[in-house]
Amino acid sequence: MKKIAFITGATSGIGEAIAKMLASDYALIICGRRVERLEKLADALRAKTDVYALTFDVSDSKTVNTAIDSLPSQWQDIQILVNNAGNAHGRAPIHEGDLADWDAMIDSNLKGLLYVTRAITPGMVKKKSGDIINIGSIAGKEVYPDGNVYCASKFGVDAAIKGMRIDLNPYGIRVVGIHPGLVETEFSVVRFKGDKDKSESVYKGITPLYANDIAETVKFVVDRPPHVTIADITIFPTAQASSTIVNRQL
Ligand code: NDP
Ligand code: 8X3
Repeated sequence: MKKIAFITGATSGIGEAIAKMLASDYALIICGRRVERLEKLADALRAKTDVYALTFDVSDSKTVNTAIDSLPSQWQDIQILVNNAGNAHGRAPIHEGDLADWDAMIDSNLKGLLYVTRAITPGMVKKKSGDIINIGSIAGKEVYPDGNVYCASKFGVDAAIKGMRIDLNPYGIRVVGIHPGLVETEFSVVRFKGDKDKSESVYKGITPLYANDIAETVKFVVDRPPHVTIADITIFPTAQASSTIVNRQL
């Protein structure tokens, strides 16, 4: 079997595009909560590579460990971990924030990434090899109005990435942070709880990034020779200059 890449959040958007992009060179463990979507993607990708579909919620540490422990022995030697699962839930000023939304963001985006990393890194440390590609966000570099807790979760992710790079340095493990701006996926549909007008308005008047742009970046990063670590990339659509400055040709 080829080397193994483990991708969280593969049921849509950026994670799905990364799975498709890496399928030519890697065997894939694809993860997400929506079983039907995961199975459909697995079936499609099996034309290209070996695929193992693993359904679990990253925010539940027990489920994360049970799922990863359940991997058959031939699927346990993971070379690449792509920490991508996550979402924004709501967008509101701090005094109006919904606590369930806050929990979902901290628990999935930050704690979930940590749980998965904790479960997979001992194997990488043991063999002194591995790549950990983390999908952060520009929201982890700059705070924007009403983005408070989503931004906090992604600032936490940025700190976790830097911390793991230091801790895993003695073992030759490459740790990468990729921080996108506006990417048109299901992200805004989830954030605005299915409100089509609100979610479409996020990308109105611009050519946004597409999931494939991020997948190509992941491919570039993992294809570097072993002595090269691309530590940190911020990637914007050309129309975007910062979290809050977007040139909309309306
Ligand atoms: P999508 O909504 O299209 O995809 C999100 C993915 O994350 C889905 O596969 C979803 O799977 C998975 N996911 C979410 N919560 C959980 C959970 N608790 N347990 C397991 N899986 C979960 O959005 P994107 O593809 O855009 O988002 C992917 C990553 O990129 C996120 O971390 C996001 O913060 C980040 N990002 C996105 C940007 C954008 O503008 N789109 C910009 C910057 C960063 P399922 O629901 O099946 O579990
Ligand atoms: C997603 C990008 O700007 O909506 O992380 O927070 S943004």
